[in-house]
Amino acid sequence: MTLVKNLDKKEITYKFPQNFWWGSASSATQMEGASNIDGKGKNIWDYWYEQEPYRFYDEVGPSDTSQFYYKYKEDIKLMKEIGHNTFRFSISWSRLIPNGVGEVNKKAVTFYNNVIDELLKCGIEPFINLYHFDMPFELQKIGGWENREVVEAYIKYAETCFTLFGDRVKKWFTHNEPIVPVEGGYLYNFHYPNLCDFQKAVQVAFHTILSSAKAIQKFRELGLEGKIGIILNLTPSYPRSNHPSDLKAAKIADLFFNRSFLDPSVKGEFPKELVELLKVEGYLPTYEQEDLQTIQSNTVDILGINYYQPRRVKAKENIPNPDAPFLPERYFDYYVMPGRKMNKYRGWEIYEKGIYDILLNIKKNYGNIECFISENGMGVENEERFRNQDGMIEDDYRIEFIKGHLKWLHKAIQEGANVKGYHLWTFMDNWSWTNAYKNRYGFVSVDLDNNAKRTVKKSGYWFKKVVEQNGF
Ligand code: BGP
Repeated sequence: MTLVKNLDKKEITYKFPQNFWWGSASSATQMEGASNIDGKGKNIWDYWYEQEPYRFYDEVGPSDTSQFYYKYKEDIKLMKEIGHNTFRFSISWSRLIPNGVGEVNKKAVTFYNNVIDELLKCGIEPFINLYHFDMPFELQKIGGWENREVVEAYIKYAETCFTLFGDRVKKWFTHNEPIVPVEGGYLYNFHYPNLCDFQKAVQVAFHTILSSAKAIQKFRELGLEGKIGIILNLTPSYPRSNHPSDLKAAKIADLFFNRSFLDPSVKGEFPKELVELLKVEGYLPTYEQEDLQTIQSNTVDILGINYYQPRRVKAKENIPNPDAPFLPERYFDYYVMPGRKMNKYRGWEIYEKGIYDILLNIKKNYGNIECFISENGMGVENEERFRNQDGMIEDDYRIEFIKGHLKWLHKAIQEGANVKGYHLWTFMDNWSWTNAYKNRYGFVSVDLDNNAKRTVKKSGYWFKKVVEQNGF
């Protein structure tokens, strides 16, 4: 193919370590479809969409997302074709255990077994994540993560997964971006249950962290081979200036949005300054004394890092309304940096160096724990306008985006960061929660009007080359 030839590059400036993990990530609700057949129970997305379809872009819901449930063989073949050696996906809790607790759905077991076996057959290592924003609705009815019983239900679910699939899966993750359901569901109203309640948010966060530690404990008790970790979205906090008030604002934003999950996951303890702040504000969670011990003794083996955008902050300009619901923003304002580069479709700043800053921070302050970039990517609207005569989407902007980040990742490796791989978000265009199919992220396009037909984009072919050369 001429195009692929054009992408050929003799000189490789950025060479990556041997056995570097090249691949992509996705999640059950966003790619499987088949949301109400073969015994799957409802999760909060199925329920919320039924209640308020207008909250979703073009009123497209989670029922038919990308149809991986039916097309997994074709998809895995394409993954192999574009060079994947690893792929991360999540298990749908409500597919495997429709009520959240109790009976296991045999059809789901068959499906996940087939996916794992097919990946292995194609030489692609499966990385499995247990929870990606998708609380079974039956458990949300009793409060979801607010309720300690749900932590116990999650441990049983985790144990079920370890037992069923642990013979073949060697990389496990307890949660993906656990702060996002806290933000979306309990602070800013972009996930069900759409509350704005800081006390509940803190409880939900605490229970999620506890559930991660307990799942890690269970994994180790079972004596399974392999590694277990967590996937966190780290958003480096940059102050507007070196003014002490701006610096303080950035430090507090970092405590709330990064260190709240990073410190307990990697170091087994909560940042003292955060605990102090919550105490002063009167928002400590309820817990049992032994929980802290559990968290301390069960830290992660490996850290997945999702990086999309930085967080720029400045000192507050106005005194906050004391009657407004408490939010982290009581301590800082967002700062719009003049000249910043934007992905205007998603409204996120593109700042490639952020990936390097994160990795160096992990090296310096978190024992240089083994990590990988578990998500990074660019969602673009109306990619059809870039489809060429041969039917391929020419997404050069995505290639540039990935290159820009890989260069900084490469530099971090040169400086000793223990980073083992890079996964794009995502393999094929999938359903982006309330944004539904507005922005497309994939290496592979999905034609929703044409039985979800797959076509590899230019970035997919480019990636293949990068993997073959182990660099670019
Ligand atoms: C991450 C999530 C993914 C994915 C991605 C892109 O936060 O882990 O599930 O959706 O962001 O963001 P969005 O879909 O909101 O555009």
